[in-house]
Amino acid sequence: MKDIIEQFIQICGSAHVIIREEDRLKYASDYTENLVFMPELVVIPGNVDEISAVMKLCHQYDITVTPRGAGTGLSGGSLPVKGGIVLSTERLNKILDIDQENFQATVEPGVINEVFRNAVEAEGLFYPPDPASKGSCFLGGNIAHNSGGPKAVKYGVTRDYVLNLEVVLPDGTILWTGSDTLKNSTGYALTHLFIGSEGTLGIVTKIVFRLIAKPPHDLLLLASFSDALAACRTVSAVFLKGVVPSAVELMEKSAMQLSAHYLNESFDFSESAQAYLLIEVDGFDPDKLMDDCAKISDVLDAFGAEEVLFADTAAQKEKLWKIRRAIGEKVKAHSIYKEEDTVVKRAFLPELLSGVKEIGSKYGFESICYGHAGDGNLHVNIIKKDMPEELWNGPHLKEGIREIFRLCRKLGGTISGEHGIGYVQKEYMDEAFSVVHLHLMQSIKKVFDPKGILNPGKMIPDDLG
Ligand code: LAC
Ligand code: ZN
Repeated sequence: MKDIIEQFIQICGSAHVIIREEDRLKYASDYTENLVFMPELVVIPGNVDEISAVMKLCHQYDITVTPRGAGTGLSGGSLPVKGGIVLSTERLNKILDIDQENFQATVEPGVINEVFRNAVEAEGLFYPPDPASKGSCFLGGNIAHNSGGPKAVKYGVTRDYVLNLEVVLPDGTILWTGSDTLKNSTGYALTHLFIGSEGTLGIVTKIVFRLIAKPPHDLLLLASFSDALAACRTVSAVFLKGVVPSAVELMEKSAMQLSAHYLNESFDFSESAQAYLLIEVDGFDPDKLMDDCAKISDVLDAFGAEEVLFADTAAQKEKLWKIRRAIGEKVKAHSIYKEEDTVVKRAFLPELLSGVKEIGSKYGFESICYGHAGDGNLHVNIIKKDMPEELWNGPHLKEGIREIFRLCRKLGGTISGEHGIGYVQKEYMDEAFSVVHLHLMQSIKKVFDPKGILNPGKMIPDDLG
């Protein structure tokens, strides 16, 4: 091992090979529950050639490698569950090119989502995918999980903006997966195979994104409902009116309250409210946006919204978004939780929410729910609080989670909308796929990584039956 560490140091430099336990600790967890898996070593290469050299070495000596971006993941994808090294992409943090003429940009994977969106906005361009963690998550992690975010409802997810990827394969080979063109009908779509593959097939080292023009105007409103299911029913009615909002977020009152509380933001919660809808419209024509808001108001009235607050200033908009975006983090300040990233067909959202609550009563767990209602994507935070460890990780709660996933399937959905499978959801993959399907996935993994050294123990269940 000593000799191998020496070789990592030769490749990356001694400052970028982390040996001391207290320094490695930072790479032992992400945002998933309270899970901690200590890497034996952390290497932080500075460019694609160093990553390739690291992978060649690991391939030669059968060393397990877990790639890691910013560590904001919610399914444990970056946890070194099988030991070995963590390979951090944090030094690959450059925006290499913004090609205004072609509406494209080329970036490294360690660029923070918000840094990138601000840079392209300065050029009048727009990169829509905006996960709640946009202020800290890396674009490489967004690729790994095919991240969404509030704007996905109108603009689509990460996948819809990726044209081409440079990747390093587990044996160290450097490869471009596709072409920088807007159209491409040439062979298997390897680019799209890598998107959402959670660092199990290769390490993304460059990304070519397609961009769109930045819509200059937006309007935001917040509606309260005394009946959370009425809020859910409102969502598809808005679309049926012919409006496509740029965000339709549902928040149970408890979610919003915890977020506001831990952010120290004052907010006047109405006594009777059970849930809130945060709805944004954006575009190029202010009159059209006013018209959209009038249609949305009609729907809100028809579905019994209690109060509707229009955010008239930038500061008000910012405050509402801040409260919404911080929910995931702030619920954690209240209690450890298991995050179930449920997703169903949009019109079935009421059945999903009511079903989750019924399953919670049956299995004895409390849940705090919120999410991207316009996509039928509901984040279900199962709260641990004082639940004893043996119950928290025991078969009873797992059965309850299975029941939630079965409900998702019944409602035309699946088990993750945007957080991925990673470590914590892999045991439920049989709810989403047949054995044949899972074997196909395993075979694909073997083609790219025959030695099984890259992010092992993720996505595909341990026992396929
Ligand atoms: C959100 C993250 C948790 O929507 O996906 O807040
Ligand atoms: Zn989300």
